[in-house]
Amino acid sequence: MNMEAFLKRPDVQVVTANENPELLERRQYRPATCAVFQKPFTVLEACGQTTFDVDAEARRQLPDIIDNRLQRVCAVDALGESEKANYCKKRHIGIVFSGGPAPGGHNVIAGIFDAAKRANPETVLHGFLMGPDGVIENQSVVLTQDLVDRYRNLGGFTMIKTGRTKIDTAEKMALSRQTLKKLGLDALVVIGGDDSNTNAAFLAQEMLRDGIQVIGVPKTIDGDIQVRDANGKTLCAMSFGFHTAARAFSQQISNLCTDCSSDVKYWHICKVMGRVASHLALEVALQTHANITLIGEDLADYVDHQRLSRPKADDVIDYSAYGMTLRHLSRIICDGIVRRAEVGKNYGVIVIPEGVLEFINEIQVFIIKLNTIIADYNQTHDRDFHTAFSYLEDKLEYLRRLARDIREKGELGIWNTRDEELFTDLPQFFQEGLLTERDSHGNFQFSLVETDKVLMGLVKDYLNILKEKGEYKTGIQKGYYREILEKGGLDPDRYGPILFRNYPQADYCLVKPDIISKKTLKQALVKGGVLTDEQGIPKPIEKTFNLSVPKFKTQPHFYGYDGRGSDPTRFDCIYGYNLGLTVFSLIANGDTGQMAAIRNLEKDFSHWEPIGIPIAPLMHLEERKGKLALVIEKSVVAVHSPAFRVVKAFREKWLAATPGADHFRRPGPIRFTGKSEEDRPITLMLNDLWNGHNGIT
Ligand code: FBP
Repeated sequence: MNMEAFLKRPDVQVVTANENPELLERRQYRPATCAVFQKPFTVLEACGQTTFDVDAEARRQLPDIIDNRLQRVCAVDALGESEKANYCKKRHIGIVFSGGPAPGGHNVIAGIFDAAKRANPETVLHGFLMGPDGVIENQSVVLTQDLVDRYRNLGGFTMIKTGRTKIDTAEKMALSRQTLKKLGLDALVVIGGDDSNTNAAFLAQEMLRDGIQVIGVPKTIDGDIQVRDANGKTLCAMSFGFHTAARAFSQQISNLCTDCSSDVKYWHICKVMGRVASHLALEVALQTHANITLIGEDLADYVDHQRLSRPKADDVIDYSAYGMTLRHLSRIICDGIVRRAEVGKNYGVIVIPEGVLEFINEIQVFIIKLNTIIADYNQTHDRDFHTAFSYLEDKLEYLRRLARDIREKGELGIWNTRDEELFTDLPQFFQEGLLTERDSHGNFQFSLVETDKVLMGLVKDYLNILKEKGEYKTGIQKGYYREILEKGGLDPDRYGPILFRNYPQADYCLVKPDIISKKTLKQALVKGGVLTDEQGIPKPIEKTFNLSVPKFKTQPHFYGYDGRGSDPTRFDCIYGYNLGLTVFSLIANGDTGQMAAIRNLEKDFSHWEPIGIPIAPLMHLEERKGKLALVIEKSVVAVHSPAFRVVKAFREKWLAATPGADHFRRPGPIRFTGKSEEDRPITLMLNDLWNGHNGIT
């Protein structure tokens, strides 16, 4: 067959085209819209009772937007003449993605596009290319119907790309102003995470005198933008993109649960993205019921009561009892592995949030110290730290010099000899990870650190120690043991009490701790009177011993970029689209310095309520690049939240260190049609169910 002719056949072209039927169906899907968007116009209503704890520095730096109020989007059938003219006037609206991609972003654009064109078909949308760099360098494209339609309900930020540049200097601000004025923009929409929304607030303050509105949109797969008012009432329960990433990770991890419980030979070590916060890991736990899921925030909350209760000579509090060490954490993981092995399960799935080390005392200290050292260096030198010291050895030498100088001056400094010693003890890849370049916002780049490798290295070492001590054994099913011996013509009841520490009462027989080799096995048999020194170990006994030796084989996985690039779940399709519609309502009603959000995401769609949240009052001071800076606080997993407490309550069950089946859950693939896909994250559902159960509205 001639290949050229074959490729020209229409049926071959259909199956080899870039666009498959599923993609076409996705693009055509029309997300449901909140009730308020079903009327021709919207107005904004201030929610008077809602208050925020305003930071004095935020008031000083953002005076014109700090008193913005929370607003509710309301539907109206008609507007007065001048209001209507204003609502429907031709506008130029700029849109920029900022930070990592999050599924649902294209739908935010589609929502803005549809609402803006509905109000005035002449309105022009400008998409800035490559993130904030596009704003600074005036690189944009006009968003046409065709372009927007091509990306409806699709993942990624491919339409206009994204970037991590921060508009954080007077020069970058001036260039941005130039761009916005040149394009004649009425409004700029910043679709980004906590840092990008922080940036949006500063832009809003700056552009006020030019009459350019700036609106933020909460985006990030990490789920760490959650907004509450001063009374703790939730205004924004979750950013868009979180559900899809969690579902994508969960599907893959659930597949590993299925695989490992089939070939029963691997422990899968799954690191999942999420920066510092463990929201994604928590949702993955709920979606998959993996055997062990670490939640960083839980580790920070840990108190060693045993250590605390030890009497102290001078009544001093032992502060080392608070928080968890890396070593202790590795012991907890080992405990789960050993207990599963005892019931014959030398396999399983461990989920590790990428930022877990931030919650480990000693590592957190290193991260803070190194952040400060790097920021200090950058402030006092012409070249930045990473350009000046490109190789690990150069960086280490700089740290050594720092420790030496401090020692010689006899001062207490940021990097003393003790730090130097502890740091030197870390494996090289981990030193390298801790010294990697911070991102443009000064954040530590957790995705570049091999967290799992650090932790699992310690786990493997400790398992070897336990093996040597005879405390790590694979349990052998009693029936199987009996079968092996009987087949070999031996009496199981004669050998059982000599070999095992729990024979005959237990279902899984555990070889005695002092039998850790063929030599010690023979000694035990001789001592038990079933073998003489001259006799060899009977084959069935040798087989039994071999079965009892645990094998800890691991497969590492990293779930991050794949989930981030996944096509959105129905939840994120609808959420993103309605956020876009909300953005236009805020713009058309003259807002600036507000973040578009949807309240009641945790409830059924019929309860969703589009709102505008003032960004400035959400700011507080945080250390960034060695200086205090105003930023929106990242929200981490609350250990008192219902969702976390549910995971904690199920921890023992999901570990399944008992005879019988595991308790894995199959979340299934991401779909945007079909009745069965869960319509929102389980984390949100549980929090809502708990509130309903306790009569909290
Ligand atoms: P955002 O905070 O910008 O939404 O990005 C989230 C994230 O995916 C984190 O989970 C991850 O640590 C980080 O981005 C990875 O960054 P990069 O894309 O620069 O490697």
